[in-house]
Amino acid sequence: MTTTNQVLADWVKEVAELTQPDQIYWCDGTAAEEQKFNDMLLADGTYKKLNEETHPNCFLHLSDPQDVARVEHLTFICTEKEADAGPNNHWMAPQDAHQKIDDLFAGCMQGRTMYVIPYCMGPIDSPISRCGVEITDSAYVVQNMRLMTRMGSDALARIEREGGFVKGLHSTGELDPDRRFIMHFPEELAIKSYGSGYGGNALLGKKCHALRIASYQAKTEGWLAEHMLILGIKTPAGKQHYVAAAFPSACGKTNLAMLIPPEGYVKDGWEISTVGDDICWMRPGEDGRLWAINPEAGFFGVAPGTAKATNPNALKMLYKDTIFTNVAETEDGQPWWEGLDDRTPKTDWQGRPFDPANGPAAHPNSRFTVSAKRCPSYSPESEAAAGVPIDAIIFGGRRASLVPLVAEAKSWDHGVLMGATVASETTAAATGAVGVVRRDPMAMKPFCGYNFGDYWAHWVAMQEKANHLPKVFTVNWFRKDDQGKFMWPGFGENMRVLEWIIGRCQGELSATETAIGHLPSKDDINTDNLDMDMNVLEDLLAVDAAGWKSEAESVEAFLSEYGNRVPKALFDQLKQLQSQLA
Ligand code: OXD
Ligand code: MN
Repeated sequence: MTTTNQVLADWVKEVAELTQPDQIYWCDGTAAEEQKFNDMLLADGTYKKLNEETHPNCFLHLSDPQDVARVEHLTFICTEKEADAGPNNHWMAPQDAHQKIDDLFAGCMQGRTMYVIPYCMGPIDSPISRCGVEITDSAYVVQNMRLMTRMGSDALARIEREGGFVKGLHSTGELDPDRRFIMHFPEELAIKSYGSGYGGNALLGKKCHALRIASYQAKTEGWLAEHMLILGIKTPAGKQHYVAAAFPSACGKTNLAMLIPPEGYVKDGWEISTVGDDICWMRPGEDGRLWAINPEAGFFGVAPGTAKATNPNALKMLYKDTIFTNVAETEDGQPWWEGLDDRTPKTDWQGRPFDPANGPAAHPNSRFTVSAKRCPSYSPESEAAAGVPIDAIIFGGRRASLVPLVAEAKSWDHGVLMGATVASETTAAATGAVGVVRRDPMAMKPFCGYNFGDYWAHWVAMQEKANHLPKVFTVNWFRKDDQGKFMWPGFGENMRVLEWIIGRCQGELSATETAIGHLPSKDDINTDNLDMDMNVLEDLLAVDAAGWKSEAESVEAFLSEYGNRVPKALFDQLKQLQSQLA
């Protein structure tokens, strides 16, 4: 295979000259190709076959133990002007970055095959979708991209029809943490990633393209590329709603995206469907609403904690056609992770006989890669070229105190302030300390491809592009009591909060106006069959004015870090909050 797109043909040639592979292979995305690659990965030991009876066509991959997560300290945004990357990113001058990483790429594919993966982020016929091409020397990456994107001939045909595509160059290199960089060139719509095979660093369609590069593209073109799940909610009256929700990594996004409502809700006729679990691209439609697609075609989810009780839909999709990375294995060759059930695994994520003294059996950031079509709650609307209309945007954080269970923004500007200042404790999805509180605006801290000040201004300016914008909410499932116990049951019970949110969108349910937003009282939340102390629910919906005063001070200091690029609307909103608290 080759291509009629001259830019692509020239780029492939140029990369081959730099990296010197033994051969070049163009991926076509067929089932025969998939089989061929699986056989190859089994033969060279990259894959281990899991129990064919319980987990047909499932594979286990154990990565290099030093290559298990995203590496934010080695991730760079390389814009001509440093200020355009902003204090939220590590920056390197494009020329220096190219030089530095091309030195690593030089000759790195000798003795290897170079795979060319044309892919489409989003339904192949959607005007909201965008294409890219990833060049990689990893067949494991090819197999993951096959599940996570629409890849192969159809994507190539679209690229040949339309012309434009994002260029992503990847090599696993030596997997040496000292020879590892993830470089982004938003102004060139290009990515170069060297030295890691981990999903977030190596599946370039995901975080690198669909968030960092796309967020920049979105700003230039007037749309939004966000770190959000998309969930469908159908009311008993048959009204279909969609919400988009941003949460930091490993905060239960996949669980929420596949939520199963409490029994009473199911009986009453509520239905939940999954459009996406990680990324959302939204564009103003002619009706003034935001229309969204999930640019991905699969789920790259965190395995630990996935269980019958927490996410039965996920478990149902994971017994077949799935790649497991860095999980443990049972005696009879089944994948296993902490929280799954009470079996004891035989080997851990490094392939060693399991010994609790070595720590968890599955790596805390171990993952499954699976086609979205395998999810029982997958919405057929995920394939709609027009996307789905979004009624509500939810910003979630992981806060042990202060932040209430749910609050509704008073206006779009107020919602942008809420999103911009949402804070969270860090997780195992990135290397570094776990459990430190940091502000994670729109859950985009590791993923915004340009200056946050400009990004917030772009959010504020969406009002001029769309006149029926979604209502904005914040949620916090993670409040703890004095004993360190979670106060809200979470999981399926989150449906109760979603019901209130939908009720607010329909103008049906009531709320109390407070300094921090519109809050439900405990009586506004459906508590039928909820096994919970109502005093605790009241606490979860209370406003601690003194606590919010110091929160507002910290918000002011945070926004000020971004200087005069911060839109005035955010400071106005903050002033209003401060005066109402006073
Ligand atoms: C992810 C992440 O992998 O957010 O989705 O880190
Ligand atoms: Mn994510």
